[in-house]
Amino acid sequence: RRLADLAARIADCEACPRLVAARREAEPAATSWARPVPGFGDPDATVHVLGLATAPHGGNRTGRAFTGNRTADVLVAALHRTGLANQPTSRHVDDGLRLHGAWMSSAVRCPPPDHRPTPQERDTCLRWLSEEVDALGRVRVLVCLGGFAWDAAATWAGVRPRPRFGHGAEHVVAAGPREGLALLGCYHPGPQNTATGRLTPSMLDAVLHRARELGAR
Ligand code: DU
Repeated sequence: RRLADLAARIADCEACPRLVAARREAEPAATSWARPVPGFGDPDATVHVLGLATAPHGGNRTGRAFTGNRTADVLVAALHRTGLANQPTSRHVDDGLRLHGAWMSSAVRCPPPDHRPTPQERDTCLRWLSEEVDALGRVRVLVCLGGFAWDAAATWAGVRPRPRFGHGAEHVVAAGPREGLALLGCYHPGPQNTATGRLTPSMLDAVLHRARELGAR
């Protein structure tokens, strides 16, 4: 099927030399994935959760988006509380996680040094978001985790001027091939935000509840 074929092509991508090196440097063990990470979830998803980039020891180690680190558990616990996942943890590819109505991936699918992709790496990788959203076919809302994913999604959807990012910010694409798609801002569920209390579980739940509403429009 189309999504499986796409996942295989994403995993084979070598478009960015810096990232080809970075993903193996972060996870040198032969047992680690250390390849680009395809999206994961429900093929009928209407809610698409978009991260910044693959985590060096999360997805880059396990091979599944938002899997195997603390951020993954924070996000998937919230997806579970919101009814979008069957379990509250995301630890490894055989852990039985299933999403319902949701999909998750990142704007950049390799782990960039300092978790900072270059603009060129971002734009190069966004081709995969296009293919993914097209292959899924029912996505109505992109939940953008952090300002980088928000800016990437706005650029990708052709939104000008770029709308201001914030937790709970909403922008419906008004024209072009992505017309009608909603962008929904969410503070990134990484340790910097969750450990400091800038992003609380209830704030995350509120955005995901809103995403479900926008997905059901
Ligand atoms: O074997 P399968 O039902 O085609 O699922 C493949 C893969 O996708 C599995 O890892 C679960 C995941 N998945 C999901 O998370 N949510 C769905 O609704 C269907 C499949």
